[in-house]
Amino acid sequence: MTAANHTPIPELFVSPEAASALKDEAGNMPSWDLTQRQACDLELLMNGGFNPLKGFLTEADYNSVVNDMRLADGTLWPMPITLDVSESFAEGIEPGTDIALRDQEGVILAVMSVTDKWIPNKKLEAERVFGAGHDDLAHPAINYLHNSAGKVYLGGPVKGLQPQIHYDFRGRRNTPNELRAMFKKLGWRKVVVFQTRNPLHRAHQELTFRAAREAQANLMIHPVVGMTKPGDVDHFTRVRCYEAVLDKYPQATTTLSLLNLAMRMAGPREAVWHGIIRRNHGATHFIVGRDHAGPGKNSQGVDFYGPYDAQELFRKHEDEIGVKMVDFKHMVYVQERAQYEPADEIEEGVTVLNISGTELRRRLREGLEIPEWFSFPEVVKELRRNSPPRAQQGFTVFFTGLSGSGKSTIANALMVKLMEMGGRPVTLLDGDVVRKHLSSELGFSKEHRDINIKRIGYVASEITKNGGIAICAPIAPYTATRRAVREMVEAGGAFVEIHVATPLEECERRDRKGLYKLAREGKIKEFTGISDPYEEPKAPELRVDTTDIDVDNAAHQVLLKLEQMGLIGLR
Ligand code: PPS
Repeated sequence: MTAANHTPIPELFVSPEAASALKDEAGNMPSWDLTQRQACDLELLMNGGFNPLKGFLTEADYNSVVNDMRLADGTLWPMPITLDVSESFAEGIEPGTDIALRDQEGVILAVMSVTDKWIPNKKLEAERVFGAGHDDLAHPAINYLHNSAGKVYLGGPVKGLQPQIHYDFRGRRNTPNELRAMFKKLGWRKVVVFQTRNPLHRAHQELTFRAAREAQANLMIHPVVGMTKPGDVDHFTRVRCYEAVLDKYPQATTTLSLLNLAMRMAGPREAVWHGIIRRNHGATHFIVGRDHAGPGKNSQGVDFYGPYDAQELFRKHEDEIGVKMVDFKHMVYVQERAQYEPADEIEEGVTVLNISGTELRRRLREGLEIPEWFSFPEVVKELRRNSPPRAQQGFTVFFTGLSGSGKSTIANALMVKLMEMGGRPVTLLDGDVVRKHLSSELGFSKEHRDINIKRIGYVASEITKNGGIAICAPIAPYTATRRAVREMVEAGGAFVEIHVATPLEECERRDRKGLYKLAREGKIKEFTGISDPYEEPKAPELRVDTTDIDVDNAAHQVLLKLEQMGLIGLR
């Protein structure tokens, strides 16, 4: 176990001739468009990163993994790797069917021979795999399971036709066999792997350098660039940071490779899974912390997993995993000695400096100093580029309320005020205007309203991500759809929900467009507030009622809210 295994591991790709024949056949097979997570899983299945798996789990393997962390034949495997699909797709698929697996551009990457089709017990999966006794949507994988994953699972072996092509950082992406060959060529017999989803600062550089020195091994920084925890620093920024830190290590002993893994944040089980994946990538040692791949706090503010579990579980299965665990030493800066030292080796009475993740984010957000002892100037520069002060970031103001409540009028006034202030481009996505240009084919059924709002949300999220201001003013009557839009936008900036809470009686009294009258007469069907529901927002950033205030005043209240949130600077 302490010497690296350089022999190639099995991949699931078929020969180029077989691939070309299979591709022709696959044109006639039912096609499944892989989600981002499934595409990541497929890549590691095909290139041997998930060895010994030969495809997406069968029902027997799935049940055994969920309950016992093992495949049905007893092999240690902690994570369910499943192909979740919609009920409508599953309807036409029976065991024995071959299906084509396509990436988001429609390229056929693999063919899967379906052997199993079943409806999983998601509650059990959530509890067993992602935290016993919990069914909490604050856990990203549980949220995925209940809100994104299809209802039906398909299992069966996979034949790989071609790997997915990545255009970013191509030179830094390596398959398990490429790494094994490289280690062999370089004569690296021991390789310590450090897994991360965060930028590296001085403390990490110290801890990884020490870990490699103590194990008398080479070091591979192996960050995850597939899917990490929502809200993490994007991988483009992180990789630029890693490249900067790489210069701080001795060049001949350290390397950087990117891993296209979709993390689940499953804590202890995930640590074991990561260890197996690293064994496949030629590692002999793996750095594991107590809270490895932790999902953070649950919605009661309590840790999902006990703090010691990841290391304990890893140690218990170390032999089967096939890599040795190296303790993730918590490093802190000792001011008197001007150096990093392991926190558990420090005597009392010295000054220990530390900056938490939350504090770092606050300093970045507010443009405050980040000291040299904490990070490298090159890293800080990249992070600052990625997170300009809030007053320079994009955001979305999302008005919601009944027809005639005053959404459009306030939105127009707000737009003009923001344009007067200047600095960022402003786009107004008004309900009526959107329905004319973007959603002209849609009516007012629940389904159509949801499509309409999601379109608005998508455009707003793109504007926000690119540093602009989007102002939206649809009715948006459904809580769940508004929440979905919030999630989309918040990936790239702030989302400010304004409930224009003018009561129905007042809207109807004004009846500016004469629609309420028609709705009462039954001439317009499904009219919000009359014959269709409006679910009031429970916790909007701001609520305004235009019954007794004028438009200018309402728009000014919104501006004050934006200022309070640090999104604009009022003079
Ligand atoms: S939604 O529910 O968010 O998709 O609606 P939205 O895109 O904002 O469109 C609302 C405007 O369409 C007019 N209109 C109706 N509203 C509600 N229900 C029905 N059935 C309906 N039919 C037409 C109405 O003028 C709304 O404009 P506003 O600006 O809200 O008054």
